Amino acid sequence: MKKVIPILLIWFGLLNVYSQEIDNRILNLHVPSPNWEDQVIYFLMLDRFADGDTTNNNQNGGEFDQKDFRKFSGGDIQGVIDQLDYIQNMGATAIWITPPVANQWWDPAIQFSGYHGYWAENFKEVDKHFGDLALYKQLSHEIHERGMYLIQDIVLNHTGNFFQYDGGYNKDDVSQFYKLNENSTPVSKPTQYPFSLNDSRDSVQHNANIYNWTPDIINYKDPEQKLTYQMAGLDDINTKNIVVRDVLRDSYGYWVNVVGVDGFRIDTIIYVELDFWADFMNSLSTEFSGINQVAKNTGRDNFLTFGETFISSEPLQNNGDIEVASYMGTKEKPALNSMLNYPLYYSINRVFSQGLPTKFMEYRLNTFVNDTIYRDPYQMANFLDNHDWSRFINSSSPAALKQALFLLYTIPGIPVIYQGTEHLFTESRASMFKEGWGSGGEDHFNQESEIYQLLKSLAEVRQKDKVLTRGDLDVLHSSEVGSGVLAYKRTNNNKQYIIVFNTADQSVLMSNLQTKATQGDELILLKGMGLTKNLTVGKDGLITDELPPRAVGIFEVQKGTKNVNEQELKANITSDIANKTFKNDFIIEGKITDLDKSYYLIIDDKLANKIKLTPDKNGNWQEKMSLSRFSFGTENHKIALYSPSQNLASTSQTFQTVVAVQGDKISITDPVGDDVGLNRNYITPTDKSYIGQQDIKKVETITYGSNLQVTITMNHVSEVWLPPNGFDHLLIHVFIDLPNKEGHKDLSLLNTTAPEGFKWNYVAYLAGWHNVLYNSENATEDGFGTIVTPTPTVIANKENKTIIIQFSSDALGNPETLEGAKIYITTWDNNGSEGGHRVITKEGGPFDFGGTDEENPSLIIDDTNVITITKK
Ligand SMILES: [Ca+2]
Ligand SMILES: [Ca+2]
Ligand SMILES: [Ca+2]
Ligand SMILES: [Ca+2]
Repeated sequence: MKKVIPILLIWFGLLNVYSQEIDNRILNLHVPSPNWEDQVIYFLMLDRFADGDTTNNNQNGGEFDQKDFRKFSGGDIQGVIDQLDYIQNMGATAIWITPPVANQWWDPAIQFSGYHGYWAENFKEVDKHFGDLALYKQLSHEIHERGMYLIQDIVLNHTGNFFQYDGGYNKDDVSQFYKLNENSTPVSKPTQYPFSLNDSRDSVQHNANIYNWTPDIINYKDPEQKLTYQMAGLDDINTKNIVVRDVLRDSYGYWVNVVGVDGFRIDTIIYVELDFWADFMNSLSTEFSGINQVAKNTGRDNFLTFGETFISSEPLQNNGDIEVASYMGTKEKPALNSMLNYPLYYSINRVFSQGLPTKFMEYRLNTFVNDTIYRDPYQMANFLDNHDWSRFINSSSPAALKQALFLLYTIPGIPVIYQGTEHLFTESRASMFKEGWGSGGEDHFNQESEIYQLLKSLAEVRQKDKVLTRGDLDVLHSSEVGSGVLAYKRTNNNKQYIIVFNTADQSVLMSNLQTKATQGDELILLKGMGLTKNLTVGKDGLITDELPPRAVGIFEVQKGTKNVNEQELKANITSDIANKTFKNDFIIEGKITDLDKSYYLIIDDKLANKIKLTPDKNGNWQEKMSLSRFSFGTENHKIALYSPSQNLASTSQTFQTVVAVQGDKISITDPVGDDVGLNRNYITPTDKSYIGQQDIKKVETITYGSNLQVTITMNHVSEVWLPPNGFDHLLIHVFIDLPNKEGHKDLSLLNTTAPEGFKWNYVAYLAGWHNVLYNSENATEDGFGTIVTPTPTVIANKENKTIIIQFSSDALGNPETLEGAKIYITTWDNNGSEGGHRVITKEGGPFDFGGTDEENPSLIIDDTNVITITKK
């Protein structure tokens, strides 16, 4: 009998291998890598996408509640399988899922659950809420059967929060102050070896050095803290340890091997040593090979790996791009082969949401595609929304969102669409299924929604002749001053597409766009918004045309011999203004030789304030340019002559204006200590970081032409949380009531109405992380109307305790005058980067206002008297 056991074991072992092979032959787990540049990725949160199996929802760890945003909502892998048609019909070809691995379910220390998947307790097991290994393989199979690809989100920097340093930290004795997070569910420490060795008080575990035995990061600028301390309490893995590196390669190679994952999105990479990534991808270890080798063994020769950083570049600078690209390694020593394109993300926000110069986009696109910073720009992951940031639509009009989507689908790189963008979700982590948190009580798998259909059609255009996925990129035109024309060309083989945007909320003249195409060629409109007709390339490859607000078009260049307008513009500018700087009013003059036609002066392409020329009988014309029509500060401008009847424009000349802050001043004071609400019974939040930041002391307005500067002096200005706009614990609303323009009386989201006789036309919502300007069109009792650009400029000065807000004439719709305009200012506080007003309760709290239990209390803690603009 003794001999039988081993034989049986061998037999069972063989059977096991055999059945696995059968299994893998039936299941379509392993497919060759695609050309990633041709793909479109749909990103979903497993817990918040679709619930295909309600029996796995509640695992009794105190972690499940569909009404609580902190807890599991019940979404799972079966739900994804059930909704593959929905995803595929949108034109997505790859699916990025949040980490499916076994997580810490409930962290009692911070009262939050690991529904999102980024708090692993075992990197090699499927979380019970999401399904099991067999179901995950089934998902892989179903995805591959459709010719689609599976991308798994992975974490290597940390596990969940199973230990903390409480009350202090002693670097020389890391057992001191160590505290286990004992009531964590479903386990109090990771179940996977060696991550289970997490007790620094035990010498064996301590010496295994699996963790860094560190407290939370306090100073993100300290490189040691950033790399080796705990990010938001999450136990920092010692990623320098060779044993750890082996286990992590083994753990994640497992999902490639066993499930057939085609790519990884990699979380929190900036908290791990840079050299880790080349090793993770390309280690020559025979036992635990690098991910690229594991992938190769399954037939994948280009396993996609895109890392996450939040790094930004300033406008017209590439510092952030260089840092982001560093995680991709070099040609000699490659690391990841893609990254989430955060520098592009910030640029899209600046150009499409805030109405900043389209030149910023020209610079970013050239840095991204045509520079050598990124090893392979064509497989970078480009996105507008994700689960970490306030959604794009919260700071942009729907038209701006659509434009940004046109951009994503017409530039190199892989478009990534996050669940909910297609239904204009405003919450970052709302559920798509009706039972889940934030769904509003309905399913969101409607394929008829406007944005869903737009994405579907953009995906189709993107595939056509591979021009948009693989073509070269050549930026043809941008605006240096502000919003307006952005045009670029994509060329693949002999096919050429030209993409044209007007990012402004007003009509612009696209004057003499150099298409680099041939006279007589036709631009065929493939897909557009606000544009309906084809265009003909004129003399010297130029096109002049008017573009409606927020128009965009994708055109294909068709060789042709269309007849071209051979007329010439019979007007010119004789003043020598080119490259001059003006600090005072100035005169422009010129001559018209065909007095039968109308000619206009167009500044910065803006048609709204075009100037009609009135020549004398000899054709001489002269226009006085008031400096007050330009914004405060130093700006470059261009000017051109335009003949609408001929569709002709002159060559543009550029000049500069320097406008000192000057004009009519009005100043009012406001009492100190009256930050107690309209009924004088409110109290400010009690956290010690609140020191009167919402208390207005003084307001000064300066108007110059239709430029407006508002300077608010506060009792205190702070930047405790490093807000990009330089102030926090303060949310300002500046309401503007323009004369002779019907306005809105409700102060919408503030649950009250405007002072007597005040009807607002514009409101600026100004906070440390977020500035938005709304006009009152479409404003309701609970919404501020339509977001418009350009967003006002905000400059905070901590020392002077001032916040300076500049509204350009464009922002306020180019009113004739500001005389008689009224201004009303209120203050409150909002929730940092996610936005939203802070709440008020009877008792108040460290970060809540207090003093009332009314149902819809007014959200004003201090306000000003109404200021009326008068002229001297
Ligand atoms: Ca479920
Ligand atoms: Ca911890
Ligand atoms: Ca780390
Ligand atoms: Ca005050």
